Amino acid sequence: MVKFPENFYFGSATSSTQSEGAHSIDGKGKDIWDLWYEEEPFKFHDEIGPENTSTFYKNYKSDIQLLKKTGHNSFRTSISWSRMFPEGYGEVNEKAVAFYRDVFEEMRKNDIEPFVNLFHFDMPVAMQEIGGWENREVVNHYAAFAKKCFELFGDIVKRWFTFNEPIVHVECGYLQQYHYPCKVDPKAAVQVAYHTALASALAIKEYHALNQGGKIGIVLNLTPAYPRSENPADVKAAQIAELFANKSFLDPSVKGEYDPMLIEIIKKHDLMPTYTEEDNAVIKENTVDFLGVNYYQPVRVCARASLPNPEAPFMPSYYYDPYVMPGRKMNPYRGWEIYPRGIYDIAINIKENYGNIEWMITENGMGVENEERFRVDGQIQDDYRIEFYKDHLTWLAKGIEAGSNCVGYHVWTFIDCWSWLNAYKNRYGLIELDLETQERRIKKSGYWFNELNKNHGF
Ligand code: BGP
Repeated sequence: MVKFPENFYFGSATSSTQSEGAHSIDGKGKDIWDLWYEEEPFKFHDEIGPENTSTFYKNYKSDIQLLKKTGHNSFRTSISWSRMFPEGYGEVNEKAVAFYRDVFEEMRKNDIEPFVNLFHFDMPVAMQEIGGWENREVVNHYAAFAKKCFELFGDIVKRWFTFNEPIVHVECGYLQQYHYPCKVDPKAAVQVAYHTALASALAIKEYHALNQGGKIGIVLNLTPAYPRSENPADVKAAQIAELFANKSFLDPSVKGEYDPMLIEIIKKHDLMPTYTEEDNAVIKENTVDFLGVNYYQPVRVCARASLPNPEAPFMPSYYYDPYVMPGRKMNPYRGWEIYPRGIYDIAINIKENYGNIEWMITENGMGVENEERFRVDGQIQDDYRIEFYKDHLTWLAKGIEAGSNCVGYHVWTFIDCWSWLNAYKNRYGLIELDLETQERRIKKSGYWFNELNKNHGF
């Protein structure tokens, strides 16, 4: 049997934008997803926008009962900044306060530990209009929002995260055009990354000053970078991919400083951000108490086959080509490699290079298209998902056995949810969502997950 400690956190994660719906009522201000959908709805799968996400705002009480039924002892969601502060700062929206307070209380009543994140790709439009993360002032507004959340909910929320996958809004928003503002501007990307690390550190500072007896961390999507071969050119390519994809936030978050090699590359390309020594000191002194790790796929790279175009805007891939490993296992619906052993490598990396800090898996999952074809007697038989979890949990258990300080495993996600540009194309849930009726039906994996928690393993 693959066993986990009795007090291990088993649960799942979602985010406010992807689950609440109700984007235009009860005083919520617009976030960049509302704005982008208004401007370019054709970019969203089936043209489904954030207004139509899975109605958690309305159904949270019955959804929390479903969390119970599927064996959750913990659950992560996020607080929408623009629901709390429609203008990004100023007067707090009392309806939002009442909603989140009730959600967290309801979870506590049902013995579900709330893990609460403060930023999941959802910049308020009012903040984006003044430059978003490019603007140092927005960092202060974020810190004030974070502080208000700690004051309002810190008595019942004891596990906080400052950001979800910060590298994603940097890369997707400022290099690759998968997120608003869809810029291709490497200099802005570096500034946004620096300001995000600073915002996280400032929120941590505020939290620690309040002495509420909980813990605060950050959620990073770690994608271990593997070289094609031991050839020194391939190894160097992987080392640089690792710097950009993982160390760019892992190092400032856990160690309070950047890897000198990353700084050297940024300088070489004339991309240094504007910063002050005072802000560097904030990053240095306010590191995380624990770490959340989202793991979906590794990164495989090799030395570049051709010289980069000197005229092209800088991308980290200046230093490597993607490598397609023969025989790799794929999730064809998402185009992501499935490599369960990566979770073990992450566990050992954290143990050996990051002071064995307390950490947990905050997302792991598999999105599948057209899941209706797996319905038997009304229930979706998602055995592939159960296999996916088992394979990853097996490697996670090996990492824990080797001494890595992992305290939990959250899957993505509990009810099929809206996935940014992919909307409802790929389904990830333990529970099926009927888009027409909003009815929820537990999948085979949901019942399996319940057993997993009950037995502390499988
Ligand atoms: C993570 C995000 C989630 C979620 C998940 C699945 O990167 O934190 O918000 O969406 O990936 O990815 P996708 O929805 O793009 O298929």
